[in-house]
Amino acid sequence: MKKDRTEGIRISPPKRTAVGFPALADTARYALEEMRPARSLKALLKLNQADGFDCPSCAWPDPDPEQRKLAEFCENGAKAVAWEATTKRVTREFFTSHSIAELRTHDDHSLEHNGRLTEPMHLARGADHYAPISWEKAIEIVADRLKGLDDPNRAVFYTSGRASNEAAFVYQLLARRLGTNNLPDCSNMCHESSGAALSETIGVGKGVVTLADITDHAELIVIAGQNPGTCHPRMLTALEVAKKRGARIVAINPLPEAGFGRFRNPQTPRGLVGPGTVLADRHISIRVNGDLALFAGLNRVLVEREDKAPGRVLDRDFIDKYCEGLEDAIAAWRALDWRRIEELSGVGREEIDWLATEVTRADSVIVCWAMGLTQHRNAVATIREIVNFLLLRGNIGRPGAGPSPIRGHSNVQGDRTMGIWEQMPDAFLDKVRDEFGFDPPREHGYDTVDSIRAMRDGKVDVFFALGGNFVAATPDTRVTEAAMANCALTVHVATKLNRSHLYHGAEALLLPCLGRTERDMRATGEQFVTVEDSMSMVHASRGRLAPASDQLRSEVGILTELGHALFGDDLAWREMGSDYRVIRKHIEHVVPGFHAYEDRVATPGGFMLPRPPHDSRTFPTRTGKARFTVNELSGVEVPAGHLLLQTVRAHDQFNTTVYGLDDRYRGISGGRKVVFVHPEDLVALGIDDGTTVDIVSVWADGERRAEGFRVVGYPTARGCAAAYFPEANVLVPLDSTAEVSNTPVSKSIIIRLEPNG
Ligand SMILES: Nc1nc2c(c(=O)[nH]1)N[C@H]1C(S)=C(S)[C@@H](COP(=O)(O)OP(=O)(O)OC[C@H]3O[C@@H](n4cnc5c(=O)[nH]c(N)nc54)[C@H](O)[C@@H]3O)O[C@H]1N2
Ligand SMILES: Nc1nc2c(c(=O)[nH]1)N[C@H]1C(S)=C(S)[C@@H](COP(=O)(O)OP(=O)(O)OC[C@H]3O[C@@H](n4cnc5c(=O)[nH]c(N)nc54)[C@H](O)[C@@H]3O)O[C@H]1N2
Ligand code: SF4
Ligand SMILES: [Mo]
Repeated sequence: MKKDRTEGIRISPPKRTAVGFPALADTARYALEEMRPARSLKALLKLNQADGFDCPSCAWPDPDPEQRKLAEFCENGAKAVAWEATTKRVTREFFTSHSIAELRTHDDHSLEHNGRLTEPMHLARGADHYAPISWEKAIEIVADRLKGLDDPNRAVFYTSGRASNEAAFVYQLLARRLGTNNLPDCSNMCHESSGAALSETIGVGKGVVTLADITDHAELIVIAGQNPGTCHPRMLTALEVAKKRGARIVAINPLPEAGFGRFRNPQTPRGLVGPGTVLADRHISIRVNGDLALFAGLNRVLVEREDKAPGRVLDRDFIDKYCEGLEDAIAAWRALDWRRIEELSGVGREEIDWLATEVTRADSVIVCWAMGLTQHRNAVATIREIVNFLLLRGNIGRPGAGPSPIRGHSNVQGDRTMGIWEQMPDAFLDKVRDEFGFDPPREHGYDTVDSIRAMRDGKVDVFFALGGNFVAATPDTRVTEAAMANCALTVHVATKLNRSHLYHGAEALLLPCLGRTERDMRATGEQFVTVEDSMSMVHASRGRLAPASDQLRSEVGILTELGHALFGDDLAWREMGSDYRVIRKHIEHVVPGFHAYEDRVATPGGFMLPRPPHDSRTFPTRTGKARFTVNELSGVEVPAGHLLLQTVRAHDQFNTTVYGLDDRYRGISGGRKVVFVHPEDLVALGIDDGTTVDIVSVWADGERRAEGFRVVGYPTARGCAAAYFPEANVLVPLDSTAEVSNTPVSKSIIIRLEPNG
């Protein structure tokens, strides 16, 4: 069942057209393969509808309810739903016939493809098979182990960004009531760098544009380090609307991703049969990790043009009224060396000049980005430099302008709003104290990387995960696997079996939960939950399908039972668990922006949270001003004979969930162990296209090896390479993290290729 050989891999040229008929065909195939036809139809018709459930895949926003179509989803949303609403089941017999050791040899695709978990399972000390356990006993084990800790900081509570606002709020409350801020989450590996850079410079750690800013207002949209065709497919629909009213679009990316080429909108008949719309006016083929240099160069050009035409290029009124720190930034830009800018970015001065002209032609500019910018050592500096770029021309707080980090998991942004963060500010903790009458701990907790270090060093007894796939998603896979084994108890609340359930502590529990698509019945009746999308819209999500098993419990139900087992009636945990309105009332009191929560979330489409820079050009930074920053140019020194590897997602995966072995847009089918390299680099390295190699990463503490990857000559930027996450995670050193945000550097790994065998 190991499907990691390279023989079956077929290669065809990368696609220049995205979506269209092949996407529809794929959607139908997945839906029918995983679900029965009636269930498929029911599920898909409720996906992203105002009275249905939120897409469990990415965090792209939905249009206003009156503009929604009958099918308001993309191919990947449909895959995510089919994957969750599958009719396949993992039963107790499955665990009887497969030992942990055997399951470890299955790949990520096969593990999850076995279907939904159906009842709580327990791995006793020394056992090699999971065995059934009652809910009561399972909750008792977790509560006993947590109560028995010498120090609450010996527990870690991980969250993946699919948890609802209600589940996330109860979860952080439980951890803090226990006495720890050890609340690492997937965001630590994702947009943490964006949050750090934005809160420092504009006072709000998230994006400040709306969907309408993109579709109706922006004159120029710059998309840097993001692959919307695969990762936020309905963004292409929004870009098409923007394009048709005359917006210009520039893509900055080492790879020529298909979503930037022709887009054939599957929701319109012309989109299916017509030629489609070309989305990007230009693709700037940047070197991996070259964005800081590129934006600094761009800022310098803007300042020089202002010198020549004072008052014509920079928005002096905006800068004088709202910003500080410009003079230092200008001095730093003037001192830059063009040779170094070109060398680091791989982009020539002419192209940067061209971009500057595009920028000055536009009265409103949005910069969108995702993991291509956040997962580098200098990621925070890069994003700060983008803020500099936007501030120079007043591109914040007016229609069609602003920074727009495009979030990954469907509710990762909401989870953070609810307090899932190892370093929530005192203002939030004070509110928790006032609402619940206990003083939450103030000392910062472990983030994801620090949790792994602590587990490795024997400082953690209980690891609890609310969703996700910690072992596969985190860096340095072998180190993390071993770290998990140091825990006394590992607990996973999950929908499907994954690798993290197989690298366990001395004792382990698997607690199966309802997914987004499923009806959630509690003591007081049917419940709904709420989520926040990438543009800060909060709305309701109601599961509509019958649960995969009558043993499943909601995440909220599991957490409130645990709260009750740990602390009795003190915070009325069971009341929260039986009626989610009670939780929303608490949220209303604790979290800013949630007044009249219950009423406002009842409006179709929900409500938007306040974001002062967007709403009123108010910048809640330390000084009350938007801040220009000085960001020293830096890059990664790549020794001769080496390449800079980035790890990317294929079209057929959602993070560690691998739906299939194809990556249609990049022309790969039948396997995932490929490494993309520029053909001329292959010639220079003396490696033939199509050969099988080992990828060796080079780091201060030694080398790491990923074996057996097929080399694919591909039009990536020179000196760069790409391979898929999570297969390549073994290559990412635990200690290679971004400055300030501590995010694993998954997008610039120094590697060399060695013949395999
Ligand atoms: N289908 C699907 N959708 C998803 C996900 C998924 O796995 N599958 N994951 C979800 C999650 S959690 C997230 S965070 C988002 C991720 O969304 P993305 O960030 O779009 O996903 P990645 O595959 O990591 O792609 C990174 C992009 O950045 C480019 N890039 C890499 N390094 C650099 C660089 O140094 N500079 C520049 N300018 N570009 C660079 C890569 O070529 C690639 O196009 O997607 C979400 N949506
Ligand atoms: N090398 C490299 N590593 C990366 C990245 C990269 O680009 N390169 N990207 C990083 C990023 S951006 C992210 S966000 C992380 C993702 O890290 P995670 O969020 O930890 O991983 P996922 O793969 O999204 O988690 C999938 C699992 O979630 C469980 N699940 C699915 N739905 C539900 C649900 O409704 N409830 C519960 N309780 N469980 C559910 C299923 O069991 C499934 O197996 O990975 C990071 N790791
Ligand atoms: S764009 Fe994202 S949220 Fe929208 S349907 Fe597709 S996967 Fe789901
Ligand atoms: Mo993410």
